[in-house]
Amino acid sequence: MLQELTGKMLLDGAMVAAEAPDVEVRDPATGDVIGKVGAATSSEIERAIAAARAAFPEWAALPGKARGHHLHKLGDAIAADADAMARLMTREQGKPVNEARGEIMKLAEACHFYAEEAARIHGETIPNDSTDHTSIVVREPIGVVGAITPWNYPAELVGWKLCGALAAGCTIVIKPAEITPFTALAIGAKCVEAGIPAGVVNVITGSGSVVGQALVEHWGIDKIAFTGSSAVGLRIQQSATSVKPMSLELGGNCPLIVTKSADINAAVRGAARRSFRNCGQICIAINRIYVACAIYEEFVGKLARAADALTVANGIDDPSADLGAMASFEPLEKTRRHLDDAVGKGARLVAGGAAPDGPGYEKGYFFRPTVLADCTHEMHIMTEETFGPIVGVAAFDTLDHAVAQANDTPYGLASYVYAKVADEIRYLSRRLDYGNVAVNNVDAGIMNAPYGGRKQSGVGYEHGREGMLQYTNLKHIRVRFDQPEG
Ligand code: TXE
Repeated sequence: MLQELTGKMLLDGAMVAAEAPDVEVRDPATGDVIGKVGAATSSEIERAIAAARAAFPEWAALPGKARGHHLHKLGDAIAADADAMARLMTREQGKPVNEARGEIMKLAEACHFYAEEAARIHGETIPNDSTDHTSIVVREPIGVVGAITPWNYPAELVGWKLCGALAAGCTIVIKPAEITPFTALAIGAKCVEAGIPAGVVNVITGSGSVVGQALVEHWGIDKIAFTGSSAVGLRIQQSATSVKPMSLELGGNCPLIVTKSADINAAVRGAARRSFRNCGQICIAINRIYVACAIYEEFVGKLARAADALTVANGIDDPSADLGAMASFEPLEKTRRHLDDAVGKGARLVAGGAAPDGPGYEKGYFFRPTVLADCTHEMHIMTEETFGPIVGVAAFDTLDHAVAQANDTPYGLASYVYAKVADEIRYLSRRLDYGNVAVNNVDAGIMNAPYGGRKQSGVGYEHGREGMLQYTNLKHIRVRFDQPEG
């Protein structure tokens, strides 16, 4: 699969050779070059946008059910090749193959979910004061979407935008992250295989500052759908040269609160999973944990043991490893920086703290799951998004204290609670200032519920009906019906 995608782009319905296919992509577990992609030239960018514009009227005019038929076929094509697509993702992103396969299958699920939603786009009629007028409100697709995506979930974070936009009747130009272009190109190739009409989906590769920025500025792009860091999200908002709707899924710095009524073993399992899955390179990863004093030491000891029990390996050699290599040097370096800062300010290292030793770890970006206890908000680990396999733990005495600490951040994406007392659950879930609150579980996002952040975690929602409707405009049609003759 890698061979056929190297040096390609999806332009106007075909996988074509890039004009300048000289951007190297490396395996984060070994440092090896796995392939090259193009840095899209201005003519390739223009071709992609022109193709999407040309395809828009006919795609938008299709009945939703017909668009849904294409999305069902895309979901089937992706599921049929999940193993190859998973290995491709592991080679460029590092997550173990089994975890990558799970992501590919969730992409297929998104295709089928939005295939059904496409047939259910409807408006409403609104009563008027005068009886001979009627107001009809309809939804119409916005137009051409520019999608700019990150490297941590290179399939799902492309798929939610592609599926929502196509279901709504929009066409799309996708620009994936520089270090994970192949998964997006593989999705593009599946669109061709599934018979999605030429120009509806286009995939161009290249840097954010050049190609991503070109999409933001281009008058031929009617809406921007972005997932990435809050810093880049703000830059995108500031650099648009025309008024256009934007959905921005940005950074997180997610807290977990464990009350003394919690099932502590369930809380430890949830904390270990959500702190270290994908090496913590998830915006909804648990970055910091606040534990009731009464169970603090017991929780810290159990979480440390759970972290130490996780396996770290090259995701190709050990498909069932808990952690693979981190995706690049940057998040690894930031993890080390936050670790050193916290320990330097008095945190207690109780698990991990370094790369695994032994053969096979020398060249890649590996780091063991790391737990820091006795953390305070003077430490970066508790106040900034780390985006790595590290978590800080602190004790709290009252629920108000826990809420104050949990909300002490400019982010508002996801938060987590383990508690068994109903009043604690109600109290905490209403006071946590986040777009998502998961209680006694760590699955903040599900396909049929809206997922989005507030504050510096972004605007707009993916998943659910909202993840499709955000690609539509409302139109109010007000009709006067005169009395018929006779
Ligand atoms: O982000 P970047 P990364 C966040 C996560 C972390 C970041 C990691 O919290 O902060 O994403 O992903 C392009 N104009 N989320 O490092 O650097 C760039 O090429 C236009 C939150 O990739 O922001 C890439 O394609 N585009 C999320 C994309 O932006 C630009 C879930 C993201 O790059 C650009 C996942 C520019 N000036 C990760 N500069 C959530 N909330 O769900 C860069 N890009």
